[in-house]
Amino acid sequence: MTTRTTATHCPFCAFQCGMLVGDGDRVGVPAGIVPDGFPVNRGQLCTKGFNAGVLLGHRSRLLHPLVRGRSGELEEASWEAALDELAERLAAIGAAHGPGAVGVFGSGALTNEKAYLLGKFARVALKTPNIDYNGRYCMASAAAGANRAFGLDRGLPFPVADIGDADVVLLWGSNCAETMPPIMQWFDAQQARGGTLIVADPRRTATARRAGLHLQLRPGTDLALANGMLHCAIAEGLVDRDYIGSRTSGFDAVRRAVLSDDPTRVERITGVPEDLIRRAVRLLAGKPASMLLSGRGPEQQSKGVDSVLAFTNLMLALGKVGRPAAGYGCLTGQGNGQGGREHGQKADQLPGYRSIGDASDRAAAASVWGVPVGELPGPGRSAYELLDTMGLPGGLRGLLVVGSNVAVASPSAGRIGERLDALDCLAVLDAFPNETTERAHVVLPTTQWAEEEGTTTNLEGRVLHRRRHLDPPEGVRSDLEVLAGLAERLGCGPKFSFEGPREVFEELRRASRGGRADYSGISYERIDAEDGVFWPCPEEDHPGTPRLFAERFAHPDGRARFVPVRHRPAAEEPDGDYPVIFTTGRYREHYNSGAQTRRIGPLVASRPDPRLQIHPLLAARIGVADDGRALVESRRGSVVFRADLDPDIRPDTVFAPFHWGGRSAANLLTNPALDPVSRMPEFKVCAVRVSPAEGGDR
Ligand SMILES: Nc1nc2c(c(=O)[nH]1)N[C@H]1C(S)=C(S)[C@@H](COP(=O)(O)OP(=O)(O)OC[C@H]3O[C@@H](n4cnc5c(=O)[nH]c(N)nc54)[C@H](O)[C@@H]3O)O[C@H]1N2
Ligand SMILES: Nc1nc2c(c(=O)[nH]1)N[C@H]1C(S)=C(S)[C@@H](COP(=O)(O)OP(=O)(O)OC[C@H]3O[C@@H](n4cnc5c(=O)[nH]c(N)nc54)[C@H](O)[C@@H]3O)O[C@H]1N2
Ligand code: SF4
Ligand SMILES: [Mo]
Repeated sequence: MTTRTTATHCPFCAFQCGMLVGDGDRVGVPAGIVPDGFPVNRGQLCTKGFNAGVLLGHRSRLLHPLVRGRSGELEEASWEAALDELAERLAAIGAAHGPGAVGVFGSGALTNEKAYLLGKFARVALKTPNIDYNGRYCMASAAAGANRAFGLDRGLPFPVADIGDADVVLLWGSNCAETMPPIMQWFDAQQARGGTLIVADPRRTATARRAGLHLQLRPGTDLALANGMLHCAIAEGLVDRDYIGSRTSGFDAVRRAVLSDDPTRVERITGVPEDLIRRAVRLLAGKPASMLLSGRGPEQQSKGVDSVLAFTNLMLALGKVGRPAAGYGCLTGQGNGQGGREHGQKADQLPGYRSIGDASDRAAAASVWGVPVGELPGPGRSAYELLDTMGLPGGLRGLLVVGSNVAVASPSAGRIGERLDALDCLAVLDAFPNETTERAHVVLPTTQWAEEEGTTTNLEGRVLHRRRHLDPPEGVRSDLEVLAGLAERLGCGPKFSFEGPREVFEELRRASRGGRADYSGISYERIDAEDGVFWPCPEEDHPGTPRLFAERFAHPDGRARFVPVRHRPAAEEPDGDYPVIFTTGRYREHYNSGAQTRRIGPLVASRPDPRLQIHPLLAARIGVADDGRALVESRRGSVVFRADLDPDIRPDTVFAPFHWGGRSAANLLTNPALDPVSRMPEFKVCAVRVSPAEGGDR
């Protein structure tokens, strides 16, 4: 045992818990992880964080570049050979089909430095417009909604500590008791002070069980419910006229839009009883400090943006946004889900949350990168649209994936598997093999969290320092080094040659200066000295911005916008052939596509497989027994799950987690219908039929 420990942050979710990593015994490092007193998690971790050290010395780690050889198998290759081969193949595709035929798929798991450099790599080295990332599957609807309503998207416009000071919190479609367990201490503090927690979720989740009021709505009806609440607020005179007049614009159109959303009609659509709709809005309006926080439930829908706008409309009408411990926020998901959506790996975006379609934003990025502005590509296709066209005329022929297991995480995964197989060149950078690397032509083994340093931006907009604790195993390279190696071979080495992450961060600071997410006053030293710095932070002597919107919104006139939105059905509603609603989400023990957590022994032991959560009434009608095998079919695919009979879910809905691949992948069933604005897929609602599987209860 040694006593050397490093204060760093968890590799998983956006809560970015502070943790102390110790040396342990290298293979069983988990013994070496303890929580830190960092002001966000204050001494708590969840089971994934406690066990994260298992990944560091894991025997299934990728330690050599792999190239698919003539035999069709992935074979070990030297770095030189693998990088040469990959650069040649990408250049050849670009030459034959145009630079847009090569795509890049990034990730909210990447540090700010990596996300920034990947965006630059796509535009400057590959010269392709086609870069997008898995945040499109995650935060895109909340981001688009907040940008429209407030002129700025920062998941939480206040520190998490404000949750503890709120009188009323409405958690809308977030199961954070399982997806961000240490955040619950702030809700506990809130309730201990006499505050009320309301949860809107089709399931009575671990989170809903801690609430004073549970709105168990039908999946896909969030917008109707929020509009119904606003209708009641107007009818009962609960809206804040002064606030609406002085701080917002556009209320009248929204007032008219919700006229027909009376609670009787909304009860019929949502299944939430009228009196609960009224009670919820009276609670929210009745106290000064009330907030609405959304999770993926309402956002991962083909009307995700409009649902978020229904939330911002409601909280603006009640006069809450910008008031102390009040307003609207979204609980960002991935470790760097926030920073990952600010620095240019999104198809329409340049660093500093700049827009790739805007002339002055383009000029700013081009000058930092030292390229003629006319050479910067324009906006590219969104994540699912990129993958959906792989190997098809006009679509991608080559794809570089950095930090996502797209074969498992994408909707209609059966189709995406076929499209991946149609590529001329699929290259993946990862520390571990997964369902996507299995299909790749080139796999490049990379360093992971505690083996490298970098910054992430947590769900509060607080920029953090992930510190390095140990040396990476021999044979692996950091993502930054890999990009540099490829750039050199593509003829632009000097623009990608950096000493390390700190030097990349210095360029990111400059590239973000004057942008909406301005990091120019942030340095590693300040982060270390101040427990993180909240953006925007335009100068070194600027204190950072923990709270937004107290005086003005980010639109040019300083006012927030009301945007009229109306309920519409999901892209696929249940019918005679597919009569049951299928929705998806997460388990406490597993993380996203499961590529990391399905190899962590203690997590697998407590959650070995995906289960279908089904109400006993529905199960009885179909003839599915508890722990029996249930066949779930949608128009896109079928999966057999073991069933968990559970009265905590609505009888019209079944639920499964998406953490497994292969034949257990929930995404074989899901609907790739996209939101027209955010291009978010409809992960949370599709139609299925459920029957006892052949072979019954074995
Ligand atoms: N343990 C664990 N923690 C994680 C992750 C993980 O994979 N595992 N992933 C991280 C990431 S990337 C993210 S994005 C976050 C996600 O965190 P959450 O948003 O909490 O995650 P989900 O489980 O996807 O969805 C939340 C809830 O939405 C509900 N829901 C389903 N359909 C609807 C609907 O139509 N309306 C409403 N209102 N609710 C609905 C589900 O029942 C579910 O309880 O978690 C982060 N933390
Ligand atoms: N049905 C359904 N599908 C969903 C969702 C849902 O709720 N329901 N949620 C969606 C959401 S919110 C998300 S965020 C996605 C997430 O799903 P994915 O995009 O697949 O993300 P992960 O599983 O977190 O990570 C994928 C890979 O990134 C690697 N990785 C981690 N850090 C790094 C790094 O720094 N560099 C490199 N090169 N690799 C790294 C990991 O080892 C892992 O193999 O899934 C989406 N899919
Ligand atoms: S809550 Fe999130 S950041 Fe904290 S330990 Fe768990 S996975 Fe890691
Ligand atoms: Mo996510």
